[in-house]
Amino acid sequence: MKEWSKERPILVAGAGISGTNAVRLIFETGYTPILYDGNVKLDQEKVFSKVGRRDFELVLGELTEDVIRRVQFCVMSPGIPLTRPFVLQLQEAGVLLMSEIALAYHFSKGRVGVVTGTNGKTTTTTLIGHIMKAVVPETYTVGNIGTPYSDTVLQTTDNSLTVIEASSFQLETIDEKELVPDLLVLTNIREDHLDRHGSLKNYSDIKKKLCTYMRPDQTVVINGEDEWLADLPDRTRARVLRFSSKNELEEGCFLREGEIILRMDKEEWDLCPTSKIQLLGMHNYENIMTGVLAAYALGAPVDVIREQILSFTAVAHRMEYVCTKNGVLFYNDSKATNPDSVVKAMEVVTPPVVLIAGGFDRHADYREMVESFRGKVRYIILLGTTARDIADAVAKYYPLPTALVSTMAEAVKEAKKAAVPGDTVLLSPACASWDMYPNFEIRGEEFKKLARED
Ligand code: UMA
Repeated sequence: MKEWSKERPILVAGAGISGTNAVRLIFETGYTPILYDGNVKLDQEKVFSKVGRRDFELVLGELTEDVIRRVQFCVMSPGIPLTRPFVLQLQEAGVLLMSEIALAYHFSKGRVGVVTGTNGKTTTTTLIGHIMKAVVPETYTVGNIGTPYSDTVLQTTDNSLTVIEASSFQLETIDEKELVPDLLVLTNIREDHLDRHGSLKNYSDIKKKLCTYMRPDQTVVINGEDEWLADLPDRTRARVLRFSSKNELEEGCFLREGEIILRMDKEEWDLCPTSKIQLLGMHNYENIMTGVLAAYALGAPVDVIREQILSFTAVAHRMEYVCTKNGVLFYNDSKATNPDSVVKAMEVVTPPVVLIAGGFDRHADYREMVESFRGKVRYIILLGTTARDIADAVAKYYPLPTALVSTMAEAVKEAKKAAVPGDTVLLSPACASWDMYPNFEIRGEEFKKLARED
């Protein structure tokens, strides 16, 4: 993109956490923002207070031709689909779209790692942060994980490390020439967000694109067993490191007889047995191996890596233990926003399970998920837009007693009624929360509160 102008305003679309932080960053770097949000009912005072000032144009509802003519480019919040009419209007007028992550990166100092893929992003980002903080005190974990990159970028220095969890929504509008990370991690590629990205191929290309301009002194970490990632070495000049939970590798990180092995640069380290890891399930051992390779590539000593993976514990809303009530265990897995995440939950949960699922409709296929319920789930409680579709899939692929409810309060009440001592009540929705909640955190918090109530 050509030089940024201090004369022409920068449009920011979306007044959520990304947009309001982008506006603050634009102010702090001497540029002029205009903030736009499609929601006419938005509480303007709240927006001003989130930005911390009110001396800027806030446009709600329709975006006018006048604004489109004045702005130099538009910073997009990730939740806005590119098919929105105002986005098409901007494109027709030749206004470039920029991801909020790319805006922040423009001002970034120090090293940058990007973690993307379908599942395991948040755990892996948190783990890389956990390991690297022991080596690089100025380590930031930002992005889809919750803290926008724009919020912390001006604190970065030449010595800092920023680990960005990037969703496909955030990558979609990035020009790969403009964000070349020192490290790129691709956890895996599974079906997700197809309502927005169309095909799996398109979705997977979005996830991979940042590797295009990476250099040989930079590193890409991939799941060596994922067929969607097999073409990675052909797409980049960066060093590609692999992990595998199935096979021993000539180089990389893998499992051998229950031990996590790191084999790199002609040396081999036996890091620890998986039984000592405080996270459960093969997918979590894969997350650990990803973090090990990422930290190794970023220069962490192997002793530190070993120490930090042993002290790492679970992330909130991801198979999070909530409480035990009358002999029934409650687990919150609100972050399971696609069917594949629920399959992963089934691998680690203690049966018999009373499952609460359902939410925003992304037209996912539930067959594999329902098949993973075999011998695990004994009762399913469904809510949200997808309740009926999931109930149909359950009836077809693994018939189970099923209840349809309309609120989380009803779901938890029904779960408490159905569960007997020794059961696990699990919220693992398979869907995003947006039909009923602003985000999965609020959904998880509500579930936890209701679970703890008598
Ligand atoms: N809006 C419009 N027009 C639209 C859609 C939305 O104007 O067509 C406005 C809304 O009125 C609202 C604002 O945009 O005021 C919301 O923006 P947003 O949806 O981009 O949400 P943010 O609050 O900025 O949060 C975003 C991410 N949200 C999404 O991608 C949907 C957060 O990821 C992320 O943590 C945050 O930026 C910081 O980087 C959440 C998420 O659910 C956790 N991510 C998805 C996932 O993990 O599956 C991708």
